[in-house]
Amino acid sequence: MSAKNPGIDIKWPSYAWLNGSIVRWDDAKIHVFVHGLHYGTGVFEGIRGYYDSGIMKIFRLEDHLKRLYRSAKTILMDIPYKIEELVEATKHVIKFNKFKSDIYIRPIAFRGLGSFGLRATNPVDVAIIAVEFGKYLSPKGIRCKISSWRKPSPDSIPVWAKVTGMYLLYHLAAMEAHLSGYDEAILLDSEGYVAEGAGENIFIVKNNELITPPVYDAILEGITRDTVIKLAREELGLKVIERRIRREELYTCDEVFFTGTAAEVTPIVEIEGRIIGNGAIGEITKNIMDLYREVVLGRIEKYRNWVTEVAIE
Ligand code: PY5
Repeated sequence: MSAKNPGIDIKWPSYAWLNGSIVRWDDAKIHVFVHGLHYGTGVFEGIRGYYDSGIMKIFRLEDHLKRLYRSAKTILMDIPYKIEELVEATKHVIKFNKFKSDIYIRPIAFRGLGSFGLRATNPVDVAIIAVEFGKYLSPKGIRCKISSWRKPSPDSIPVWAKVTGMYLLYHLAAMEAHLSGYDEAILLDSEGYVAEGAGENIFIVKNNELITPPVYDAILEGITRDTVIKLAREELGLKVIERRIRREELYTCDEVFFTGTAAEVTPIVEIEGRIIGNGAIGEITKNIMDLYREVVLGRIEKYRNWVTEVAIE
C-alpha cells in the first residue's frame, strides 16, 4: 500500500469461472453494455480460503453462497445455477489455479446484456474469481475516521443485501478516510448511530462486554460478525450485547475492532485523534483474533463444519 495508490496489488491467477465453465484469466471478459456495469445491478460475496499444507480451507463457503442468493432475491434477480453448482465451481477454480497461499474468493452475479432500461430483466451473468490475498488491514491496529458519508436507512436501498451498487458508498467513505490520512472509515447510520466500517462490521468492548450494532439496523449481516459473536459467547464466556452505539462511545470505550472476511478481526487503536484504550491491541480483541485463526484453519473440532477442504495437487 502506498500513499498514491491505496489499492492492494493483486497477482492475477491463471483461471476463473464464467457462466458455467472454467476459462483462462484473459478470456474472463464481459461486454461493455451489461446492465450491472451501468446501474450496479449485481450481487457478490467475499470468501477466504486459507492454505494449510496442501489443503485449501474455505471458511463458511455455503453460508456466503446462501447470502448471495438472498441478496439476489432481494433485487429480483435469479441466479441461473443451484448453490451446489457454485460450490463445485468454487472448488474447480481453486484446483485449476493450484494456489499455494491464502486466497480471496469473489463470486459475483449481475444483470448482463439486453436492454439498458431500468425495467430490464436481462439474463444474469455469474463469475467466480479467486486470487492470492494476504492481509487487507493491518492486524497490528489501524486508525479510523468517521465518514461524512452515511449508511442510508433500510427504506432507501436494501442495506442488508450485498449489492454491487451499494459499494460506491463504501468506496467514497474509504477514499475520504485515506485522503485524510486514515486507514479506514467508520460510517454512521442516517440517525447518527455507529453502523459499520467501509467493508467491515464493528464491535466495541466496554467493561469486558462486547457491544455491536443490531442486524435490524442499517448494517450488513456479516458472517465474520456472526462467527465472532458465537466464539465470544461460547468459547470465551463473554457477554455480547446487540444495541445501538453512540459516536462518543467509540472514542471512550476500552477496545474497538472490525470484523469482516477481508479484514478478519482488525484492532482499531485510534479514532480521529482519540487513542483507544492504551493505544495497543486490547486483550479481548487479541483473544478473539487468536481464536478466529484457529477456527478458520479448522483446528477446533466444534467448528470444523464451517470449513470446506479442497486438496491442491
Ligand atoms: N459490512 C460491509 C459493508 C461489508 O462489505 C462487509 C464485507 C462486512 C460488513 C463484513 O461481512 P462478512 O463478515 O460477511 O465478510 N466486505 C467484503 C469482504 O469480503 C468486501 C470488502 C472490500 O470482507
